[in-house]
Amino acid sequence: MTSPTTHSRLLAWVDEVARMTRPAAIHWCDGSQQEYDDLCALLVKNGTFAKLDPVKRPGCFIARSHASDVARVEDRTYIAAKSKDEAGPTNNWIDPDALKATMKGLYDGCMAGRTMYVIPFSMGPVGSPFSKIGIELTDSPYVVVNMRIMARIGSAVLKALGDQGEYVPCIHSIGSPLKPGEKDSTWPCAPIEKKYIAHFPEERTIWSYGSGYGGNALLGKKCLALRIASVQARDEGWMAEHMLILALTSPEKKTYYVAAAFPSACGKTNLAMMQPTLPGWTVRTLGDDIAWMRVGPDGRLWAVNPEAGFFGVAPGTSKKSNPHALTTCEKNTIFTNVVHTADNDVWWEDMGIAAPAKGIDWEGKEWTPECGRKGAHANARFTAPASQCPVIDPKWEDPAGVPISAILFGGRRPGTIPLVNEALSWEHGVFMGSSTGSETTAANIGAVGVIRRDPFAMLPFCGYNMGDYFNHWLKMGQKLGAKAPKIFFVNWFRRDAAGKFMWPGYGDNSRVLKYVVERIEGKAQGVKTAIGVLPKAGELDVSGLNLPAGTLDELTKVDADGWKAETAGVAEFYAKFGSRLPSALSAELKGLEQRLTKAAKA
Ligand code: SAT
Ligand code: MN
Repeated sequence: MTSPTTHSRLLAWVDEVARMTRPAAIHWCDGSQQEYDDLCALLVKNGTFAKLDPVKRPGCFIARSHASDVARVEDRTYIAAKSKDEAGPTNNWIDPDALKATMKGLYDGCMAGRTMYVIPFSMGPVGSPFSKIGIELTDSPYVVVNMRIMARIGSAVLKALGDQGEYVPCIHSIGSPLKPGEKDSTWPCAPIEKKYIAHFPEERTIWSYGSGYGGNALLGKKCLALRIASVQARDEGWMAEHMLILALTSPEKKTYYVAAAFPSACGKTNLAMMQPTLPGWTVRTLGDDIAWMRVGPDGRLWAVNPEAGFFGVAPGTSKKSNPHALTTCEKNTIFTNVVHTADNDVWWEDMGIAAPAKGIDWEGKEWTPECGRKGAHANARFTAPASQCPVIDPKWEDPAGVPISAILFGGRRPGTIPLVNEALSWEHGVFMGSSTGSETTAANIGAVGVIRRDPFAMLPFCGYNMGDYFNHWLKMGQKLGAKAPKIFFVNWFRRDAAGKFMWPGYGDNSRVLKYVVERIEGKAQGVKTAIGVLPKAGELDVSGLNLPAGTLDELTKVDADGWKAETAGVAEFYAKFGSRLPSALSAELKGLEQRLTKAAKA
């Protein structure tokens, strides 16, 4: 195939990588429907995909990954900056030259017997001055078809790049060369100790090896749009955040745009597509995972979603938790690691419909509801086009973005953290974001359910020293001044003594969004406390909820002992950053401790 570009630097790089990885063929992706269909047919032929029932799930496929390749691998994810200090205390660091030497060894001949696909992709609408172009070289057709849903790919991107344009070079290999005549497996990948997800922030390049799953392999997402983009954002004065974007319209037909950061698998997709239970309120979706935000000409903070699809967690997605996600993945969707039912459809735990009598589970084994094993992997995913979301916002592809009125931070916290708590100032909001804690989830390979500090939900995604990232947030606040969005910390995950969730969540989170709007409009007063502004009694609309007596009070009070432990935990976390911790944040921590002591004495 001849190359469809005259970009000489790009051609030289593709040639250089091909000489190293030695694929049997090179395919430049045009991004067309025909190409997508051909690759899906190839994946079916290889046994990676099965085509689902064309009536029940038109255009849908199911894939099962290798058991070692089911989630991001934070332990194998590296920020290979020139100095360890630049990567900071929360990132894995390796000397870039040493890492390159190791990875070149792995890349040597790694695409043998396979096709190397060249995927030109744009994060953000093609041609927008705020979009970033990447070129992913990959030996995985599964990656190509997922990238076509998650990003804008193909000829239009190459055209926008022109002969000289800047792009982020991204090398990806599943790390499983084929010998002549060797039979391929249905999910080829490398063993865990050979997987590397590497970022070279000074060069703005990404090298990934050994995994074909999600954020490890779809390099436009976490690798480019968060880790590399966060470095660009720091240098260029904007923000690359792990945030959903939603439009909230009140019964008076006033629309507010909200951005919200939660760690992976903590309900961003559910919140972004929420069906409010409060009459008269509507939510529309702009994005479910990543927000790029900059100060607009009017001085407000404007956000765009750089992605084009959703890579959502399947288990738990139901008519009750997220009806719009179910509609989104009715067609043209790729399901990975869910149950393949006997009638050629998909199923997962807590889908809200009866389990099939039998099926094949994510490991490829015969499965029945009685077998005692979960059928879907906890990090099973659907890859679906954003345009199919029934509540997609008409502005979701607007290159200018939307103006953000409120920012929410949150995590899974069984105790202490109230349902909603408003920051006293931007600095206090940055303190809240920086000290976010959350129980770990199956989105990473590792322990699940352990509380860890996950500042701004960016712990696995910040491409530089997190202390400097905190400082960048403080600087953005200075730029925004009085036009800065209000900041709130929310927690849908409080549990009672029996371990039961105390707040219904999902569509009922509209009650918290309503309160947020009423704070923006000055209709709700709130109560100023040691930890922030909490809703005043009666200000949270719980009509029709029938919460048990005392629950709302418990969810909206200051738990003095819990906060004592919380501040100690934050102090311990902050100590990691040494002199890179902005003094404004140590002052915020001190202020909080003092206010808590004062309140205890009063
Ligand atoms: O990084 S992934 O895209 O695999 C999913 C996530 O962790 O948010
Ligand atoms: Mn995410």
